[in-house]
Amino acid sequence: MGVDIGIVGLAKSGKTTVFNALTRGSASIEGGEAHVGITKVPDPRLEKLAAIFKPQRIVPAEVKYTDIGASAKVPGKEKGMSSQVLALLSKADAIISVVRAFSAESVPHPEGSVDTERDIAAMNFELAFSDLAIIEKRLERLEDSLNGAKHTERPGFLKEQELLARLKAGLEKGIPLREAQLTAEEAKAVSGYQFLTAKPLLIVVNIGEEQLSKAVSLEAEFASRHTRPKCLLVTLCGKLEMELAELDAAAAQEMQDSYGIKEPGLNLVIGLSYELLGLISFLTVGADEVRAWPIPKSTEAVKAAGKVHTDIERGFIRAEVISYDDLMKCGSLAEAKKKGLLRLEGKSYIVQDGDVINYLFNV
Ligand SMILES: Nc1nc2c(ncn2[C@@H]2O[C@H](COP(=O)(O)OP(=O)(O)OP(=O)(O)O)[C@@H](O)[C@H]2O)c(=O)[nH]1
Ligand SMILES: [Mg+2]
Repeated sequence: MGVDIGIVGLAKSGKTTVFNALTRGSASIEGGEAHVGITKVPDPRLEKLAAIFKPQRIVPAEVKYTDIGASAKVPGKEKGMSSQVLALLSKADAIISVVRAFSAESVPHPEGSVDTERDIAAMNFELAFSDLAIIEKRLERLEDSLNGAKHTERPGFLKEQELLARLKAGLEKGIPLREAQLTAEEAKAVSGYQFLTAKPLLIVVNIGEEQLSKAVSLEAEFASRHTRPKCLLVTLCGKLEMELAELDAAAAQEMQDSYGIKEPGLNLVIGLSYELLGLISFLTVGADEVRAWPIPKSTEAVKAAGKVHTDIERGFIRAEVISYDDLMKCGSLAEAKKKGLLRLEGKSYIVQDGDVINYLFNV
């Protein structure tokens, strides 16, 4: 499973800079085309396991970032994102909204002034506007369908009409769809629309180097206003993070220390993306590879098996499970077995973060 995160923002907010920091990439900031990059999810457990199992390779989980490559606002147009931006965003599992806080004379803000609060609101509005347009179009169609509907079709159409009208009213009051109270059935009914405000959102406030000393208080201030269900906010100096991403580990650490950065932005954003998407990792070990697999929280063992291979899901017999911590305490699987810490779990076992799993299956 690939986790796919779309990066969007107003013109000159630092989208490409943040993308380069996240993917250790060097995409040209010239813009125009979309950039796609894969980031390996840092997981210190993999190295520790590799020391025990001496595998041929270590395979971390991956996150795919797409820098849409265009502003979320079409120049000269009051509102509305281009179809290119919408197409890319609607495929994403989560959205990163880059909002500018840095000032730079050489990079004029397209609106004439730096106003982070205004731009956060503008970005949220752009996402909501796209959803409203889809809902309004569908409601018009439903009206037509209802006119010519058979007796048996009417209840279904009416139900959808009621639901969409409710979501529309919420959006118009500024309530994103990720905060709408939906039954499981309703959530399923609207999932096909790929509504943008239904996706988890990470607001990245892109601060300048001169703001780093007050990064913590800035973040607390913005976060207090914008942290909501499935919406988190982080401040990041895109420019510095991009420079950090180009350095080797030792030089990066030194630079990080000199600026008082606790955690590289890359790790921070990946961690928050995982949290937003409700993802955890289970681990597999062996002589060939030690590997992390991202799965949504509350995934059953048999479903998780399907991530490794569909054959394993189909022919699932049992899962041999040990928590990472228990395995590290024992030092080897043989020792863990002796101590009775290797559990046999069935299909419906709920996989936990850090479970080291060996699947028993037949095909
Ligand atoms: N001083 C300063 N400049 C920055 C910072 N972040 C980005 N920039 C600069 O701002 C300009 C725009 O950054 P980009 O990353 O290209 O922004 P973008 O949102 O991708 O821009 P477009 O794709 O053209 O809309 C570049 O010249 C960056 O070097 C920052 O934190 N401080
Ligand atoms: Mg760009």
